[in-house]
Amino acid sequence: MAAVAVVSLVILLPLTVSTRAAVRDITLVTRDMAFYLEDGTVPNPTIRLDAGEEVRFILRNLDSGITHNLAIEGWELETAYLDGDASATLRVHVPKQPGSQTYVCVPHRGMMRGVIEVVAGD
Ligand SMILES: [Cu+2]
Repeated sequence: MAAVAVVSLVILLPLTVSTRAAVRDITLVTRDMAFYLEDGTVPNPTIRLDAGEEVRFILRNLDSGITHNLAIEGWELETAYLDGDASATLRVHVPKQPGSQTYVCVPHRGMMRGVIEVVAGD
């Protein structure tokens, strides 16, 4: 019985690894009361995601002394509030429906807000 269990595990393992969806990392930093893509110069940039893709936002707060976070409220996703130099990740399973969402920093939503566009995958 144990031998059967081991054999089926060996068969299933490579299958599980190969079918796991790739996750795309998108790094956002906060500085001077705005979001930027890492190395980007456009404040609060529009972020384009493919419908149905798996994304991990990595948020790093570069505003020392100011608390920021990242929330996509339409998808009920939100990081913790970060002190300066802290970072957090937000895992997103992008819906299959194209459309747009707003992302914000909750305490500074008037200044720190941008658009996420979900476009149909290829
Ligand atoms: Cu903020």
